[in-house]
Amino acid sequence: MKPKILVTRKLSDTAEEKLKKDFDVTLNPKDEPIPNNELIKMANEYDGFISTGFDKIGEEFFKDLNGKLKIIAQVGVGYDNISIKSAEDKNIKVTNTPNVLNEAVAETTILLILAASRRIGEAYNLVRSGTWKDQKPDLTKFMIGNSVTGKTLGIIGMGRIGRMAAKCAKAFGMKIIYYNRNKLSSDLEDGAKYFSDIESMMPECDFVSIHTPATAETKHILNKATINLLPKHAVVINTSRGSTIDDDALIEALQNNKIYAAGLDVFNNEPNLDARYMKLDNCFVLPHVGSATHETRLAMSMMAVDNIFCFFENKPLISEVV
Ligand code: 8YV
Repeated sequence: MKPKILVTRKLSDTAEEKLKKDFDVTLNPKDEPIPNNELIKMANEYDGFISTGFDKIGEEFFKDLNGKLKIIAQVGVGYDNISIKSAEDKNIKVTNTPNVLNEAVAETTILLILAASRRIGEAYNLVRSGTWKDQKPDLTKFMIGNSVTGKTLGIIGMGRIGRMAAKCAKAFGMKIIYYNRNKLSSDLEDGAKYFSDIESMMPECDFVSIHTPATAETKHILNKATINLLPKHAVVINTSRGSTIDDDALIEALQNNKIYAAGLDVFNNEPNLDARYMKLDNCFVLPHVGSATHETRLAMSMMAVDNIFCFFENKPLISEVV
């Protein structure tokens, strides 16, 4: 009998076709979110899940498992929606999709850097609202932003995505500094300057961009105290997870022009982000689209499917979390 696999959300067609060849697959062609209680019930009917960051696979999910579920292959590099400890306790493998999204997320980081510093949200809204013609094109005031070229970018979390963002930023002549748990080898640093504590890096940043996973350690890594250390012209960028930012602190800083701007792709309580962000001209917001390219989503889907193949063929997993 073929192992039964549940694919919780619509994947790229090629990945679904590949999976169907060897497995008894339940797809979600309409991409309807599966309610949490349904997902928990389904867990005992399948040998494997292909999950996304939208599925809640916390402690509750694992509580009454009967041993059938053996692998959860997440389509995403982040897996903060999954209780890794519970999976480990129940001897369930978890895989993710690192590397294949580095470029797409780095592109989004650059997009946010440019959009936030060059006031692209305001400029775009002005044209779309039909009120450009009513503006006085004042040479020193009209949509004047801050240049990016030659500025200093502070990276919090110099992992694979952080390093790719640094590489792209260098095309703008940006100087790279970083805060990380450990100093990297000079090869990986590639000229970036290391700070062993975030407090001493903050005052040096023209831009600061977060690239850490969501953990207890990184929760509110940008908070009132760290944000207060940024220069008044600083721009905050986030493509990691909303939990890394204390919303009250960032919103207060943006409202009172304690920093220049923010460019955010991720939020606490997505998609119900704090409504105050949407009222701020100096905050450029995106709906968590960091990895949203055809090429990247296909690569992510394929990697999750390939992890499923490896597991059931008793081969080493491509990207094992536990
Ligand atoms: C995904 C992401 O779109 O990979 C991640 O961790 O945040 C995004 O690329 C999202 O998690 C859906 O699985």
